[in-house]
Amino acid sequence: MSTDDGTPAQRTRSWAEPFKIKMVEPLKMTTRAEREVAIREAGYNTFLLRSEDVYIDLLTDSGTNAMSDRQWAGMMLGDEAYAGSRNFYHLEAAVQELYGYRHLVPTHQGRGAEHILSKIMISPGDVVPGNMYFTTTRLHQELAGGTFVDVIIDEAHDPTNLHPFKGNVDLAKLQRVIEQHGADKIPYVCIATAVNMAGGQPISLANLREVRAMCDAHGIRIIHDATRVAENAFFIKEREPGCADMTIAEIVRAICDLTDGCTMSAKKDALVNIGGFLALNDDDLFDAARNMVVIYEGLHTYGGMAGRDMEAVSIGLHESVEYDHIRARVGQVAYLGRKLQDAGVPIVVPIGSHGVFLDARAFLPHLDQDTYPAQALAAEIYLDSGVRTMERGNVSSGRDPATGENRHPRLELVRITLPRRVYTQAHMDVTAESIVEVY
Ligand code: P70
Repeated sequence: MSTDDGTPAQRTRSWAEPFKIKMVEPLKMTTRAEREVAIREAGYNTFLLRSEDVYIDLLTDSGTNAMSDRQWAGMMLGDEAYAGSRNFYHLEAAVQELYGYRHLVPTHQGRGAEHILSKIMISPGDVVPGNMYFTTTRLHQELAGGTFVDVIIDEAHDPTNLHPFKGNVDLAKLQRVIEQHGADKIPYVCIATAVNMAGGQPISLANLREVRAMCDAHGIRIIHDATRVAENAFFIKEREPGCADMTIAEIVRAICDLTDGCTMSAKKDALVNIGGFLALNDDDLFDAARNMVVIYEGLHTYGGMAGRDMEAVSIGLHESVEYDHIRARVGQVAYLGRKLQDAGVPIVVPIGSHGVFLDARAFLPHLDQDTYPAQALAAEIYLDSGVRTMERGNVSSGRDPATGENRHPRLELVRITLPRRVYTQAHMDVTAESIVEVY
């Protein structure tokens, strides 16, 4: 039951996490001398650190969530049948009820769904427009012979621009891609919610409606990366005119209803440690996906997930749209972000949904992008306090497959990502103090 109705007057009051802690996992504290050895052995790459050597782990919000007692109880109800597991039907019902898509294909995680989708929908020479790339999504599109084209609004590439919906599609850019390549070369438009590489920035319902209208006019499908759709829905409720009285569940459903299917990494919004799925409305595409998943993931009623994991996902999906949960989740990110802002640390604004993103160019203006400023900054923060963060810049962006040159993305960021329901505000205080110290 919500303790407040989300009205502006209520929002000025303090709030706390809508849960209490039932089990704890001790953390190891390290000395600076120990961290110097650990980061050197990791080649100054925070991905290669051992988790044992990390104090507060803010590398990612992916699969790092704490499950609820209801989810753990669900784990005990796993039906580990090879075919037709009861938990598959629970998950199918949750996806149909909350997202509204008709068909479900479970996969081991999000990229498994991207792989299947890219294989069944993309032909060599195709073009896939999207609101900014995501690493695994674009790679699967390329492996299937497609080319990703970025159609996000320009504001998304500017860390200081305060646009409330930096995940929006630039309709003129999309129109140009359609005119240039022709609708028959565009198998679908890929729409992410809470755009990860832009800093966890939302797309508005109004913009998505316009994208839908343009795609309908050309007979193009829209596939939604729903990985953080509930977080996007929270921003719509807060910021989009006419949406303040909608529930998170209603907004999530409205987003999904404007799209033809989704890929999902359940390791984020759905509050589990592993899992994902592909959901589709079209019968023929579903058939193709079901045949393909058997080759790469597992039979179509488990797709690489244990029955118990499917149960945890279906419960987590319901929890993800609870208002108190999502407000505390996004609110904790905002708490950390505001602390950094107050100290003058350059971060991407508006503060995103799943993490605070440091602007490494502004943080370390003396470093050339080919000396990897974001990578250096992540290493330095680890050295200072044992807090692990993630490079999201020239290293993550990779090299152009044709030229072999660094891609030099405009955003050179360090992501401080918050696992859901794992750390306390005191952990946020320690993290903020460390980053301010490094700054
Ligand atoms: C992260 C993770 C995963 C992800 C995502 C979006 C918007 C799909 C996926 C894939 C993990 C990650 C992946 C590649 C590089 C760095 C980190 N994001 N779409 O930390 O889902 O991981 O389940 O296969 O954010 O942001 P999955």
